[in-house]
Amino acid sequence: MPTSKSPAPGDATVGAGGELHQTAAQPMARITTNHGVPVSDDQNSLKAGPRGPTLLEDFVLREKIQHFDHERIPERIVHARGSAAHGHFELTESLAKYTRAKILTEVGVKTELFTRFSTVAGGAGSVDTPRDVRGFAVKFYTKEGNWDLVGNNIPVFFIQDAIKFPDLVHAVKMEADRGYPQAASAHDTFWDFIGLMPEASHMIMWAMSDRAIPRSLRMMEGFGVNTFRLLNDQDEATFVKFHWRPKLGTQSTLWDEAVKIAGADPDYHRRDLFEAIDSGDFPEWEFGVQLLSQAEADALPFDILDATKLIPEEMVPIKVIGRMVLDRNPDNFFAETEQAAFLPTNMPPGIDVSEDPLLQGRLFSYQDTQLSRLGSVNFHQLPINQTKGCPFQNFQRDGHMQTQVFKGRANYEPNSLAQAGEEGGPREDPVGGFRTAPVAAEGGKVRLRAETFADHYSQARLFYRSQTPIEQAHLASALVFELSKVVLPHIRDRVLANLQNVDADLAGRVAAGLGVDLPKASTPAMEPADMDPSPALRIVGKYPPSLMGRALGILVTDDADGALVEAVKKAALAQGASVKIIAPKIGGVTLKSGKVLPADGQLAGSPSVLFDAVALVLSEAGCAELLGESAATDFVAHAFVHLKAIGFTAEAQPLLDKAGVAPDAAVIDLAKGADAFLKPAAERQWDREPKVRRLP
Ligand code: HDE
Repeated sequence: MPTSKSPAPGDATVGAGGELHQTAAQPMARITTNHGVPVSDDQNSLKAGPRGPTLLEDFVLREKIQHFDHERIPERIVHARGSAAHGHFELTESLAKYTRAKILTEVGVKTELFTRFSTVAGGAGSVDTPRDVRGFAVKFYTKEGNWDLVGNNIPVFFIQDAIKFPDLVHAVKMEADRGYPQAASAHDTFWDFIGLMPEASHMIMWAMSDRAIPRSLRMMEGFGVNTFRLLNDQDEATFVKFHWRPKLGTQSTLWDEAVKIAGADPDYHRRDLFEAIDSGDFPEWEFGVQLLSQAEADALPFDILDATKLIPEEMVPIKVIGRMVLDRNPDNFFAETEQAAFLPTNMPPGIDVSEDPLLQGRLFSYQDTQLSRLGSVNFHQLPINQTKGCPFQNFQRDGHMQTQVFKGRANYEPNSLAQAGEEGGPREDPVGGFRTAPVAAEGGKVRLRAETFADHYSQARLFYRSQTPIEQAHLASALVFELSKVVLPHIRDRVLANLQNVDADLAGRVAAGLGVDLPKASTPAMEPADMDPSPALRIVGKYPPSLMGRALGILVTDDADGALVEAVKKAALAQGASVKIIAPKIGGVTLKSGKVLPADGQLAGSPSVLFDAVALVLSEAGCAELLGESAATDFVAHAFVHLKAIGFTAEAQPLLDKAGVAPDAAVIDLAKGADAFLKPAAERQWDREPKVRRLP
């Protein structure tokens, strides 16, 4: 009867140093059970004989499998797919006149933070680049408790009252019977809801704009969306809107590009953020506020409590008061990014909410959702959610997964145990503690929408009319795409009827793009007003062109000019771009000099959608080979139609011709020098668009 242990599968590959096992010669940390018992064999379960059944007494096996079975927790209902990083906030200008919150008054102090970006509609395993709003949630670990600014990359929202949020989310998510589409608003139920909710018109303009297909998480603006209050020492309140402005500027993909990126790299944004931080290229944002007194708010032509409205920067300027730098990737995705619990109710003393009915609903929802997602009232004790530098202390006790070991008898308040020399516990702090703005509340209990919320179209119109012609065309094109996926004609008609209240030209373009008749305009609850255009609402032309944060792909073949590759790469890196060498084979190429140049990516797996500009450094023979390779023609053709600068060597001309590249100012012969190519590489070639795409 065999008594010896069967060989472990790993044994065959154990190196001379025996690195798979704990040995006296090479001690390694040893595997234990969760209760600390050292494990002798992590390869074989305990059996009655080598070919016999597994024994129930194998607690090592049972514990491991059982833990694995419970590895998943419910994903977030919305914003399930996200990527995050650690960093810090530094205040550059004090708001002491308006608030007593130390984070907004102590200039120069650095506060640790954790920021999570997300898509909204898709599940945790969906792709990074659908047309969608992006979440922009920041947890500041302030000295006076955590402050969670849970915002989006769009400053307004679809609905005015929290009671409609479940309907909105049901409508946009996969349709209830068929379970599709995933992470896409282009379907009947979403547009049905939108058509019936004219208050969404403004948000729809943003969601159909290029802001909803960002180039990088590092290139998004962020907004607190809801109106908040700041409270000073005298409890005087000032309304505030919060803004994040990316140092790299707001940049977007093109729709066709975003669709192709989804296949080429489903983790496009997650990878971009992780790799940038990993390489020391830390993303940065300016932090700004718009401040308004009650009287200034009252004078606005819309209600500051209505989250479908923004305050144009031209009306109330953004005061920049600080900056955020993200400089550390999470060590563990689950423990940090997944278990991070953001709560709009997390506010230090000196910051307060407004009566915005959307925000008011949020004040309940987030705490509640954490209970089902993280499963315990003690989720604040998870490391990522713990306060830093200011302990939490109160008389709340026990519950699932309690990690604190409280001492003594004082688990109630008031108590007088301190008089007997016992620990009495903490006490309230009327001066330093959180106080609510003592604003008057009056009126009967009603279920009503304020009349001041009735204007559903003026700001939608403002947004559309403030855009550049390129952005207007993209917006119209996005609406055509989305509505072309709507199957029930009456849904499409209703949206078109509403669009006419936004802008007749827009509605006409969309109807023409769909090839349908424009229905009669719907009757708005309130006639829209024409506002002065707000250039700040554009993306195109708002930030200066730059290579910072952009990616350059250099396609090379055997016998290519290595000195030229090096020159382009060096100049691009010096201007802040990242550079990848793409070759027909991942093993790289042998340059003219005989030197081997390793590749960062293989051609078929590294399409040009992953880059902001491409250079083709080819030899004559190498180019001839590529003419028979569709991945090569696609590489060039897509770079061209996605409005990217293309640098090329003379030998690459046949490939340019085959890909249908027409010469223009951004198709540059590299013989003119690296800089001649890198200048247009710093921006998208909008002039080319009318030549390559029919926009409505
Ligand atoms: Fe959220 N939202 N939301 N939301 N939201 C959640 O909380 C909710 C709204 C936002 O990276 C949930 O932890 C209601 C506006 C972000 O973890 C949930 C309403 C804005 C994130 C929830 C809104 C946001 C969430 C789901 C209408 C922009 C992700 C999981 C009243 C200002 C945070 C969770 C992260 C997440 C509820 C509207 C931003 C269900 C009821 C407006 C960035 O509690």
